[in-house]
Amino acid sequence: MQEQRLRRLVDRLLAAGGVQGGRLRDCGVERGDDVSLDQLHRLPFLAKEDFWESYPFGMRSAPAEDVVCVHGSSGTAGRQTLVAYTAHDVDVWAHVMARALGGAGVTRRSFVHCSYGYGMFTGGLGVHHGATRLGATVLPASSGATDRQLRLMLDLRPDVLCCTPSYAIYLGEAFAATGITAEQLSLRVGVFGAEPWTEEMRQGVERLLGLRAMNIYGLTEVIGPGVACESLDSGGLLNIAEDHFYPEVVGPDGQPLADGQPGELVFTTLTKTGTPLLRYRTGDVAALHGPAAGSARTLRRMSRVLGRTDDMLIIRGVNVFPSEVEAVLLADPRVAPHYLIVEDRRDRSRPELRIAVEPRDPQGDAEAIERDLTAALHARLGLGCVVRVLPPDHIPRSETGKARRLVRWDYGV
Ligand code: ADP
Ligand code: K
Repeated sequence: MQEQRLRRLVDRLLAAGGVQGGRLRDCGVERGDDVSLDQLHRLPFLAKEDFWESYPFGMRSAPAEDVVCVHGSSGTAGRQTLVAYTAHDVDVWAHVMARALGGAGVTRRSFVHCSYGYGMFTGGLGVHHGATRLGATVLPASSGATDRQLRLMLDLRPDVLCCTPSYAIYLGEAFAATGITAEQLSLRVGVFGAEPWTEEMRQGVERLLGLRAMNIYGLTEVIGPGVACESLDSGGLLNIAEDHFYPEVVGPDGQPLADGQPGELVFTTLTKTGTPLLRYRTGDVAALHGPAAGSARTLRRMSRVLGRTDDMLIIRGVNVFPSEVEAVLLADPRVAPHYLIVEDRRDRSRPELRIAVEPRDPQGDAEAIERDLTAALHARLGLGCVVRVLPPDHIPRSETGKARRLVRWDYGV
């Protein structure tokens, strides 16, 4: 089925005659039947830059009258990208999101509190399409206005919360500040994504909100959330909707890597018609795995995203992803789930990684925490970092959308 879909995708790209059709012709592909899945790695990649260069709609393959909506990536890694969806694409999106939510234990009886932002960002509407397709009830709370969100969650008693992990922490701490405990909340499961987070962050969110936290992954160019999602029986990895999004993982040289080896995720959208993509380089680093043993779900899986290729820090020859730093910080029970990583390149000859954290207990021994975290970071990363414990509430919180946890400090650029 994947191969058939790949061949029809190639036909669509050739017929549309855009950048991707041209590149296919350049490598001798005249029709869909000229390609096969096991030769996919010979076909050209597509990159974020291709979207930017053909802004706004150069990547569109469907006629304008077939387009029903447009979403945009939030621009975390640079310029705005716009993606046109046909009615068929919105249908695929609703389907994969309903599947993702269903796998996480959401049912027709569920009440879903959706605090992903509604707008061009795909988080809010993606969950919305999926929850309505599944037949659950969805409250389109969107992000921000936290006081109102807290009140609605107490009044409407949702069993499902969907938002970014950093906003889940924000909500949990806001409840705790008003004296409401996790046991008093009605939440059973959370479907969190749109930014990198670690196992340590998961434990923090689960404790704060008293729910089971599941990881959902996606990106606007490919469709939005729902490209992959953890399910109750997926063994801690994310099932990929590979009947719609064919995954590959490649190394820095663009060559495919074996299962289990982390590299850059590449997706081919097998069924999209508005903005179909062949071998799109996501910039996200993860590893592929086979299906979970003993699970009825036969889909291949991916690891959690370790980070973005453009977020990888190289400090004095050591490669570090912000998520590795997060794992060390949050493994320490004295540390609150708020931190900021500063890549300090003011002294070119000796770049430093400076890390600001907050203590859980305002009376905590800051010096001891700094000393222990410095040692733990050195043990895990092989790198000496400068750790500072700031007073509570000194690190900016993310009340809307994705947290900003990495700052680059450089002179002379
Ligand atoms: P932007 O790249 O501007 O943030 P999107 O809003 O489309 O654009 O967000 C997609 C990106 O968000 C992904 O490429 C990935 O880097 C990140 N992301 C989404 N879900 C997850 C997740 N579960 N874990 C880690 N990163 C994620
Ligand atoms: K239209």
